[in-house]
Amino acid sequence: MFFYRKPKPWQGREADVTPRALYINRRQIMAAGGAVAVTGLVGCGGSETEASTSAESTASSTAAARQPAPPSGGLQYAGTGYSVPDPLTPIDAVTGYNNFYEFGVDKSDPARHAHEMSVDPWSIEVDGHAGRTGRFALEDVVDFSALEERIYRLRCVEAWSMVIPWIGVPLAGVLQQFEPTADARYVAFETYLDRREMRGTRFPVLDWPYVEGLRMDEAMNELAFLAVGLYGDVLPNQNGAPVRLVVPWKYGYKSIKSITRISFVSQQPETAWNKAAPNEYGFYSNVNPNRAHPRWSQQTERVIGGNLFNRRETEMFNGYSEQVAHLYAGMDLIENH
Ligand SMILES: Nc1nc2c(c(=O)[nH]1)N[C@H]1C(S)=C(S)[C@@H](COP(=O)(O)O)O[C@H]1N2
Ligand SMILES: [Mo]
Repeated sequence: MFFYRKPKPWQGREADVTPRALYINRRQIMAAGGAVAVTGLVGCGGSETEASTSAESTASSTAAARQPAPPSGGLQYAGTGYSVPDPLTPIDAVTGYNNFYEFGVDKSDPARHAHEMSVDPWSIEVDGHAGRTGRFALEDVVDFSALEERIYRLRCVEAWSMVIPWIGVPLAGVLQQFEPTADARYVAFETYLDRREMRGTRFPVLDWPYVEGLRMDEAMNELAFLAVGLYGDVLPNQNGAPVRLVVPWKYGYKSIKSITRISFVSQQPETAWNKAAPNEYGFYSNVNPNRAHPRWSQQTERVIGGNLFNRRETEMFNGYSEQVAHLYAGMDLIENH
């Protein structure tokens, strides 16, 4: 049955071409101008400016890229050095093939139902071991004038992967502004919960609200990121609007969506999937091809956006060993999965 399914548009090989071209252009712009503001890339096609960039016209498009963002709803952001050689996952797949169980367990449910969630205005409750606690508007948590892009690999524990151009800010700076104390050894996150707006939460699939956590040194690592956008525009609700975590060296479920609470705690916090199946999902959840899930291998992954048989080898820490391996020196990563 699986093989007779009509392929989704993004499952065709040619679907890779446009995002790949944009990705190369982005790098050329950055190489030419350093960390210039690359503005106004909206949706999959990109802005006229950027989509028409070619190797021969790099100089002129660098100038164009310095223009302020057009009044398109797109975000203004700077490029950074965080990228990967793999092609970007087409935006239709990034926004149409999702895990956001609050809206249903099928991959197409979040795109169909997440619009029912109200995300504006948005506030985040900050509590626990920190100098500044209380309820903060999203704009006071995330500095929207300091957004940057990060192209990260996302590896779901279900053995599929994507490459996504996120827009956001490093998590470390966000956490530091709350002045965590020495007792803050972990940071815990909680997802918004409204049973009327999130139809999936009317069923006891997980113990709602969805919760996640990191050890403080993991949270302070340069790779840990708070995203408010992707593909140059604000986050679609199904991807965790208006603000979600992105922890690229860990399985996707650590990257908690639609965050409404940040807690600085002294004990390792509970996490949604660990509570549901502790044998299958640990607290650390670092991508590790050597630790099989009890029900399937983690050695390879299906590359979403390629054809159905497009697989790649899964890398330790999802390919981010250089940045994060030191966090786990001396730890048994099979036991501490
Ligand atoms: N609140 C919440 N956050 C969540 C999930 C979820 O079900 N609820 N799913 C996780 C899983 S399993 C993955 S793989 C990623 C998927 O992110 P994406 O849909 O933006 O690709 O979100 C993670 N964050
Ligand atoms: Mo996942």
